[in-house]
Amino acid sequence: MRTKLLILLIIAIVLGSIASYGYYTQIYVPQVYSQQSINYYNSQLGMMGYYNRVAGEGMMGGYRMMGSYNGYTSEYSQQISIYQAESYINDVPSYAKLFPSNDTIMFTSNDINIVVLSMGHGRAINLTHYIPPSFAHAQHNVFVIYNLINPTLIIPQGATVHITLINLDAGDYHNLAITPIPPPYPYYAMMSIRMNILGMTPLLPYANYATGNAYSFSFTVTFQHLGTFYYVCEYPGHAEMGMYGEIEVT
Ligand SMILES: [Cu+2]
Repeated sequence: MRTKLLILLIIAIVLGSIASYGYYTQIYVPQVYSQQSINYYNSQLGMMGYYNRVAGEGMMGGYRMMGSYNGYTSEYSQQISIYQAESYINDVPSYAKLFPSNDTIMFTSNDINIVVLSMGHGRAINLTHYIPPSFAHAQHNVFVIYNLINPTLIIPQGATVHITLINLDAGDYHNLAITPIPPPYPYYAMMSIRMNILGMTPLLPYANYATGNAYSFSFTVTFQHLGTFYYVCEYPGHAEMGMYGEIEVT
């Protein structure tokens, strides 16, 4: 009798493992841009409290986040025209100084706005006319910040930084998370950095070039500690292939 129960238990465990593995791959297999996987991912981040840090501020006005995990599009009430988003590339704040040959931007304010655009490297080079140096690791998906690609950001200690991510990719989801954990990043970057994150956006859907609209999300981070941080796209494979940049707090 005991043996029978034991065997049943083992069978149950094996079946359970197979089922959860199936669920896992359904969620994380990167080729599948399913509504379900994105909802799941964003809800995980929401449950970890990341969205609570954004209190309706940000340079592009308010937005509604979370509250419900059922609706997907309702999580991204913040849209922006692609045309306007592209104009931010040249809209360099007075307190930002660009050093293109070093792929570096130095900020000299304690209250900083940074507009970050995510896209493939081909589109990035077309938009910026900037040929990124090899150390910008810009062979795949990239972040564009004020005409530079995956630039190093130099930020004064104590500065409050309002970051707005706009996804200008035509076919890929992206997000942006800030972490002290350095590269190289594994395929599932979120697995290695999610417990050590200063701020982040949810995964943003790709832009609709037919309607001319893109998705955006803003959050605020205060850099209280000296040191090196990184802005990273957590979509599986992206950071591994170079979709990240450095932040030096000095
Ligand atoms: Cu990405």
